[in-house]
Amino acid sequence: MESQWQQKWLEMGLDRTQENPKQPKFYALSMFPYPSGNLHMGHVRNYTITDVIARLKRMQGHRVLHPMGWDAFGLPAENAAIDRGIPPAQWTYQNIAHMKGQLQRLGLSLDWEREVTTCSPDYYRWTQWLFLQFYEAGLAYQKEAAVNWDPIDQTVLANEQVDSEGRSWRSGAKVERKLLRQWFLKITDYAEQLLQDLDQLDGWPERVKLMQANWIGKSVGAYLEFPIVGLEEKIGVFTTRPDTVYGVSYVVLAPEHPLTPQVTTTAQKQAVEQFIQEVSQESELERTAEDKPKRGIFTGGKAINPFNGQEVPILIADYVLYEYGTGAVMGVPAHDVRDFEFATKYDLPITTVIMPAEGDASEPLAAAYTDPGIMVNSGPFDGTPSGEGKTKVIEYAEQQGYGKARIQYRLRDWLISRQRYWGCPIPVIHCPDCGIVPVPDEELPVTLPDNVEFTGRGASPLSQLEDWVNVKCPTCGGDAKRETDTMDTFIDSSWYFLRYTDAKNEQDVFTPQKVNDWMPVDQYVGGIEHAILHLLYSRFFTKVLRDRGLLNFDEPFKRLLTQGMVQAMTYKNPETGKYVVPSQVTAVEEVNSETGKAETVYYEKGTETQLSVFFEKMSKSKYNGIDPAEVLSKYGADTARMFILFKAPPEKDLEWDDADVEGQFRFLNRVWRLVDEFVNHPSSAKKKQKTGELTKAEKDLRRAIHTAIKEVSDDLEGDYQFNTAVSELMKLSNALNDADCKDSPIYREGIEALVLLLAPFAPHIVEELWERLGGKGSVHQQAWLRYDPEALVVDEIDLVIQVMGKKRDVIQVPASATKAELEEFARSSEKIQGYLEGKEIRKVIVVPGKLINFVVG
Ligand code: ANZ
Ligand code: ZN
Repeated sequence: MESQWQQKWLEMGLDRTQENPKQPKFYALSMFPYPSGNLHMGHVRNYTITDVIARLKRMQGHRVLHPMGWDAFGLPAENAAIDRGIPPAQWTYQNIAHMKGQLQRLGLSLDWEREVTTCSPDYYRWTQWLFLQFYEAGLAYQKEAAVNWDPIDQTVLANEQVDSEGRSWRSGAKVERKLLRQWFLKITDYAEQLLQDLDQLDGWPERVKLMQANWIGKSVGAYLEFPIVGLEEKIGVFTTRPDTVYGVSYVVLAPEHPLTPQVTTTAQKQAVEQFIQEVSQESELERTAEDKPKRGIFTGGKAINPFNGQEVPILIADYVLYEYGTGAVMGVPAHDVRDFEFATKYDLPITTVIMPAEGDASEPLAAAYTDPGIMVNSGPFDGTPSGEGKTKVIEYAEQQGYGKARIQYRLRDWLISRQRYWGCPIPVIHCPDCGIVPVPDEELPVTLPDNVEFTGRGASPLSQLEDWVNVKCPTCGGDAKRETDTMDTFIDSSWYFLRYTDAKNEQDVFTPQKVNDWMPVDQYVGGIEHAILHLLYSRFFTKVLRDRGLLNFDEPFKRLLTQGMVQAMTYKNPETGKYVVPSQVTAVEEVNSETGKAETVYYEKGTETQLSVFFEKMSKSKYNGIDPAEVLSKYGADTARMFILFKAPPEKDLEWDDADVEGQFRFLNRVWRLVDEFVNHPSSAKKKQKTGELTKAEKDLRRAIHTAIKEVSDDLEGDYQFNTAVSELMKLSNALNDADCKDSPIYREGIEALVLLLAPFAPHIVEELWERLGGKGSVHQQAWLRYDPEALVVDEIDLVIQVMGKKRDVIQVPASATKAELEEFARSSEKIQGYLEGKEIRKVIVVPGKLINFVVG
C-alpha cells in the first residue's frame, strides 16, 4: 500500500512546493546527507521529524518548501577510488541513487524537483562564483599554513587520514608538518557580528548558541608593549588582566615567535633551538592540555616592564600559542594559574598585586589568586578596585604610549584549501606576470577532469594533470597555471539552503526575489555534531552575501532543532573489553541473589562470561546498528515513523526497542480496525449533522475528540513534542473504541479527526483510510482541525462520596455546584443514606470538583 500511495502522490505532484503568494511561507529543512551508500537510523529520525513538520504546516495553510539534496564531495569517494579503482563520481552517484530510493520508501513529502548535488557542475559552478565574490570583497586570501605530510607517499593527508598516534593511514609513516601556501576565508572580519547576532536566534537551543559563542571566543583586554634590553623591537602582548601589570615577573614568547632568535643569547642558543625542535612535534592540544606540566626555557634576553621600569627575563614556552593574540604573554604568577605553576617550576618571583579586601600582600601565596580585589604594589594605582583598574591602566598606557585597549577573538580565519581531487576546484589562475587572476565568469565552472589516476601517492591528482594545469592567463594571454587546490566541503554546505529556493536557475546563483521570499529557513533540523562549524560557516556566508547585496536577511536559520542520537543495546565482554555480536548472545532469566528478583542476564554463547549491556549510539563497530531497510520491509514506513516519534522527544536520545516498534505497529492496526468497522457498519452512511441535544455519551466523546485536537496541536506548536502528541492520539483511539454512541454523527466526527490528526505522522495508512471514509482529495490536502472550546467544557463531574474515608458511591453532579449543593446531592444518594442512618454526622469535608467525606460518630 505504501509504495502505491507514494506513486500516486508523485503523479498528483502533492509534494511539490506550492507557490501561491497569498499563503504564508514555511521553509522546513533537514541537514542534507553525505551519500555514504546507506541510510542509517540517524537519517531516518532527522528526516521524519522535518517531514511531520512540513506536512503539518501544509495542513495549517502554509506553502511549504521541503527540499533534499546531497553533500556529495569528500574524501571517502577518493578513498574508494584509491582502494577499489571506482571513479569518485561513479561511486558517489551510485550511492545517491541507492539512498534516494531508501528515502522515497520513507514517504517523505520532499520536493525532488529542487534536489541539489554539490558535486554536480551545475551546483559547483555557483560555489566557484561565490568564492570569487569573497575574493572580490577581499575576504579570500592566501598564506602559508601547515599540512599533514606523509614522507613515504609524498602526499598531503587529511586529518581523518592520520591515526591517533600521528601515523599515515596508508603508509604507516610518522606524519610530519609541512608549510604550504593555502587559501583562507576571512571569517574573523565577521567575528563580532557572528557573536552579536546570536541574540536574534530565539529559536535555537541555548547550548548551541553557547558553543558558538565559545568558539568565537571574545576576550576584552589590552595590547601592551615591553621594550627589549639592547634591541629596537618591542614585545607586544595581549592580556585580559592589565590590572596585574605591576606583577609581571617574566615575558614569554611562543617558540615560533619571530623575535625568538633575536632575543636569544649565544649561551642559550643551542638549548633554545633544541626546545623549539621538541615543541614543533607537539599538537596544539598537547601544548595546552590542562593536565600537562608547562615547559619553558630562558632565552637569556631581558624585557622592561614600562610601568615600573623593572627588567624581567624573556622565556619561550610551549603553552604560548603563536596563532593567538600576539603570540606573546606577560607572566603574572600571582594571579594566573598557569603562570603560578610555571614560575614555581622555574623559580621566578611571585609578586601579589591584587588582594582580597582583608588580605595581607606580604604573605606568600599558596596558589594563584584569580578573583577581583584591590590593586597593591602597583605604584599610582594602589587602592584601586581591580575592575576599575583595568580601564585606568589602559588609559594610562595610552597616554604614555605603552599600549591600548584591544579585543581579541579566538576564532581564526577559515582554511579552505584541500590538496585533494574530489572537491570544488578553486577558480583562480596563477600567472607569473599578473599574479592571481580569477577565472572569468563565462568560463565557469572549472570542471574536474575525469581522466585521473588515483594512487594515494605523490602530489594531488589535479596537479599531476599537466594539460589541465597549464592554461593561458585570462588577462595577459601568457603561460599560466591553474590553482590545483579544491575547497573544503564545508563551503558546499554553507549555501545549499539558498540554492533550494531557486534550484534550477542557470543564469544566476539565485534570484533575490526567490531567496528573500523563502529565506530564512523556518525550521532547521539536524545533528548536534554540526552545532559549531557548519552553522557558523552558513551564518558567515549569509552575512557576506547580504553585504554583497545578494540577499536581505541577517541570519539563515530562524529555528534550530538538534535531534538526539539513536541508540541501541550493546553487549560487551568485560574480560576482553570487546563488543559481542547479538547473534552470539544468550539471554537467561535468573534470580538475583541479592535482591531476590528475577532478571534477564546475558552470556556470550558457549561461555560462562556474563556480558555487560547498555545503550550506545548505533554503529557498525559495536554491532548494534539497525538497518532501516529491514525495519521498513518488516513493518513499513508508517510504523517506523510512529516509533521514532513516539519513543522520545526529538531533542533527546532515543533507545531502540523492538517491543515499542511492535507497540506502534499494533496501534496502527487498531486504528485500521476502528475505521474498517466503522466503514462497514450500516449506520456509518447516516446523516453527518447532529440535531438537537447531545446525549451524555456523545458529549463525552466530543470532549475527547476536541481535547485531542487541542493537545496534539499544542504539542506540535513550537517545541514539537511528537511523543506526547502520539500519546494523545492513542487516547483518542481508545475513547472511540470505548464509545457508547457508535451510531452517532459524533462518532464519525471522531473517526475523521483521528485520521486527520494522524496524517503528518503516518501518512500512508491515513491516506488509505481517508479514501475508505469517502473523503475528498488527499488527506494531506485537508485543513488542520481546530478545536471547539465549548466542547471542552465539562458540565458534569463525577463526585466520589466517602463515609469515614471509604468510598461508598459515585454520582454525577453539575460541574458548577457549590459546596453546599454538593453536600445536598451527596445526602440525597440512597446508598449514602443507608450508611448515615442513625449516625451523628460530626464533620463534612468537601473537595470541590472531586469528593465529599462524611465523618460520623
Ligand atoms: C596576563 C595575565 C594575568 C593573564 C592574569 C591572565 C591572568 P583569553 O581569555 O583566553 O583571551 N594569553 C594571551 N595570549 C596567549 C597565547 N598566545 N597563548 C597562551 N596564552 C595567552 O586569555 C587571555 C590571557 O591568556 C591573557 O591574559 C594572557 O595571560 C594569556 F592574572 O595576561 B593574561
Ligand atoms: Zn597574466
